[in-house]
Amino acid sequence: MTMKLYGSSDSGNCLKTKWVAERMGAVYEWIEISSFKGATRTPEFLAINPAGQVPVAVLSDGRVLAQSNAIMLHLAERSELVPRDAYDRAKMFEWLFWEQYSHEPAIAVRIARKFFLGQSDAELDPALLSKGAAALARMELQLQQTPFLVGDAMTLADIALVAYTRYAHRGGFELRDYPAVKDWVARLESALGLESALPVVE
Ligand SMILES: N[C@@H](CCC(=O)N[C@@H](CS)C(=O)NCC(=O)O)C(=O)O
Repeated sequence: MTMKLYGSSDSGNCLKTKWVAERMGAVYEWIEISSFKGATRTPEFLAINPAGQVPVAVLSDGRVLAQSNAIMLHLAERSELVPRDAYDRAKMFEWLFWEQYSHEPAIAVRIARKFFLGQSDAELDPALLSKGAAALARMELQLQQTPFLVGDAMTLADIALVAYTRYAHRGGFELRDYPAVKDWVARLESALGLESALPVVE
């Protein structure tokens, strides 16, 4: 059976699993599931992922795996995207856990509310803006020192974090305030073969 990746093409959490599958040369079928229209809450979908979220992978032997970072790790096991050195590998995990707790809940949520749901700034929790800005500042600090989040080579940490960072402007964040992050986004987009998502500055 071919591996199936259920995901929404407008979700960074989903796209990062797709990029890793592509890079690993995995054979897979992409099944588009909108995360905005209730499709993740149908009885059929809940039978696959009781958490009611995309992405979710159904592996070629039928086993199921949810959580974007877990799916990426499974796909990239023993590849160059996962450092062999124990400290570097743990640093990669540090960034992956941080992404889910301190970056995605502010930046992805602001993108979803502003860009996809059309909410005004007045309708949004102001803490989202300060939390997102603090996350970008944390990345800027690291990327002024190293070209990738963990040293000199791209790891899953970069792939996880670029997914929403490249669209941060849709959430009302200005990447020009974080020049090292902006350059890193361009580096990652080139490495992953993606068109630039950054706004064109006249
Ligand atoms: N921590 C999860 C987050 C997944 C998530 O938030 N998925 C959203 C789309 S980005 C979703 O499926 N939302 C629909 C819903 O909750 O019903 C991951 O990294 O996979």
